[in-house]
Amino acid sequence: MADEIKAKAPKLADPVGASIDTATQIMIKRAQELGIETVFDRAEQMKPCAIGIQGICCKNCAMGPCRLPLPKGGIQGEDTRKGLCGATANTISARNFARMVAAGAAAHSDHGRCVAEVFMSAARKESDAYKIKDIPKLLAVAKALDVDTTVEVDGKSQDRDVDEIALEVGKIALNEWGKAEGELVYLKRAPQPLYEKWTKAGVKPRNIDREIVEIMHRTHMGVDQDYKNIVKQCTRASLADGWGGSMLATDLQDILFGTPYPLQSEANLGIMKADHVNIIVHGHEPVLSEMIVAVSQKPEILEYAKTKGAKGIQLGGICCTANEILQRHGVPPAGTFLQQELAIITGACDAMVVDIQCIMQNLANVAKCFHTKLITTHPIAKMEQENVIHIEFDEHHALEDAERIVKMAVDNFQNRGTEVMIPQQKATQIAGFGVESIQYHLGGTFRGTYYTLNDNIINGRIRGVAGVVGCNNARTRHNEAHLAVVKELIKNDVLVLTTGCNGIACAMEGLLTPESAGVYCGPGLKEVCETVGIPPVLHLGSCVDNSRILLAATEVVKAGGLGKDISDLPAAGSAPEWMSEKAISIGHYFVSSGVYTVFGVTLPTSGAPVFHNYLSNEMEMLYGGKWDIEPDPIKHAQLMIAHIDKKRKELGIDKARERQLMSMEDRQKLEA
Ligand code: XCC
Ligand code: SF4
Repeated sequence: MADEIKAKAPKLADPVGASIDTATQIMIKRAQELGIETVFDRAEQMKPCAIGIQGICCKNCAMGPCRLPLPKGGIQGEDTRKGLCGATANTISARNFARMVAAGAAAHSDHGRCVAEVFMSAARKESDAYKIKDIPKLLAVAKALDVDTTVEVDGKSQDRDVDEIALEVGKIALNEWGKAEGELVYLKRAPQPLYEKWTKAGVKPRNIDREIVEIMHRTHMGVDQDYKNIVKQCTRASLADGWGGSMLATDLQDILFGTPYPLQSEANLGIMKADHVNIIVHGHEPVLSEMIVAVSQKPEILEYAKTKGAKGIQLGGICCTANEILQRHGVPPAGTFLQQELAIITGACDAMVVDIQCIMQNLANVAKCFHTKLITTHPIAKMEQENVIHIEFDEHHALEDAERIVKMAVDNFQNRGTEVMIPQQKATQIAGFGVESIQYHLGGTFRGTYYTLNDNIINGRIRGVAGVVGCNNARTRHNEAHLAVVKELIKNDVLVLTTGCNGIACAMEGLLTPESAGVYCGPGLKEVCETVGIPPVLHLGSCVDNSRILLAATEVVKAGGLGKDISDLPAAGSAPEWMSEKAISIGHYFVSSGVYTVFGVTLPTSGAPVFHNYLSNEMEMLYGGKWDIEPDPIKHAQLMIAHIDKKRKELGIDKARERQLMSMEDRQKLEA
């Protein structure tokens, strides 16, 4: 009997059922032929825990785990479910949710801290690899951080020395993680009414680290046992992420590496080249990958690659490291989160270089089946498998580290087996948008504000704006919901801002091109995209760059005509295929900044309906935003559109859109 069970082959994923992307389907099949297991197969073999998925399993002390599943028919009468200590389902679910916010905010913010440290060494001129590259951005950030950009000399105002400004910016920025007094400086960048809502609710973050620590304390056994009070701390910590750690990461990266500007690139596994050395960078921090980009373009390295029989070096990315170097250098993403194993299974990946976050440990097992060198680079992110190489990156010898890595990849080119198989699929994309470039493309005649964008929202050509972001999740068909949600939105004249893996998914589908407007958009959005020459989906970058969406929304408020706060805007947020704790932190700071935010897949709140109701209804009274969950992508998009229409009505601009969409003939009749 036991032998019989052993002999049964594990269930494998159906490639077409697992992904809507052809390249991914081909590679899942390829992996199965080679007998290599991927995340898609494991999703078939292991079902998610039916209790954990409801968010009501508590293991915060050794008297548990205490599990409080919702009874099949729901709660009839009083909810008497309790853990050993008496913790209710609301408390348990809120505590678990809060710990996800803490982990997500920590991930983004610790990334930001690393960038701030590199920034300091650049400002101190300790490294020749990193320099203050974008001076206009430095001056803008200095202003936001209350750093003087001019000095008085003999009663006259003069420009202050750039190095001096950079040093002070670096110091003030780093201080945001642990200052003893006050509140986060960037909170003041939000629209005034939002800032006042935060003040009134008592949720202004004091410093970034403290709010995360406080979540861990409050959710320790026997501390905070009021879900509303726990959510309050979720708000503080998530704001410390969105308007703190993430925003600082974005700003300091822009100063060091350049503010993104629209550029052309490609996306999907087909960017890899059989006759080139392929290096895939994966993770989230651009500090090392920037150096790899620089090194891999050096003539002497390219010459070296030729001596090894390669035609050149092809860089590609996975996840948000991909997005970072895409935005600034046009390096093409090889795929989203769920395609990381597949990039190695091509047999053509000579090195995969990983930093932090979203890196599957199974990469090491997959790499074992090929010649691929899997290189970890961050002191806080190592792997236990013995085939993984650790080259610890240090900003003080950044170029040397990058050179060592690139050389290792080049040397490895000759070790490839015969089993190379790169799917041909790839799509063209225009990426590299940001607050500044939207201002340029959709600005007024004098290119200063968001006037044209606002004008087109008011006149109804653009119905509203949606931020669609986030991960893939192996519990749902790869990229299906991402693309269905985005297509439904643009079909209904909603302009989409994208980041993270949604951005890569849209790129793979060809949605990030101006031409896609003619294919997928409603008439209003199509007209705007064609006139201005932009795609209907604007790629704003990585996960930390969701902060760009907050600032873009603030610019829209400032440009006028669409209310006084972010919550007044005809706008909504979405993460159709989320999986990471960072997504929960992002969702919560969107909601706490006034955005109606819909998640796909599932939310770990379903086992605590009262707590869920607090997030999805009552929170709106505090900040104007609220959570929602809808796994069906079309309904998901329709919920967002309904919210956008509600806001248009409240602003009194619903009629303008009706007129806009009428034919000229009907309009003339109306006017006559
Ligand atoms: Fe990771 Fe940022 Fe999610 Fe993609 S989207 S799976 S977090 S890489 Ni931000
Ligand atoms: Fe159970 Fe309470 Fe301990 Fe959680 S904290 S495991 S609910 S006894």
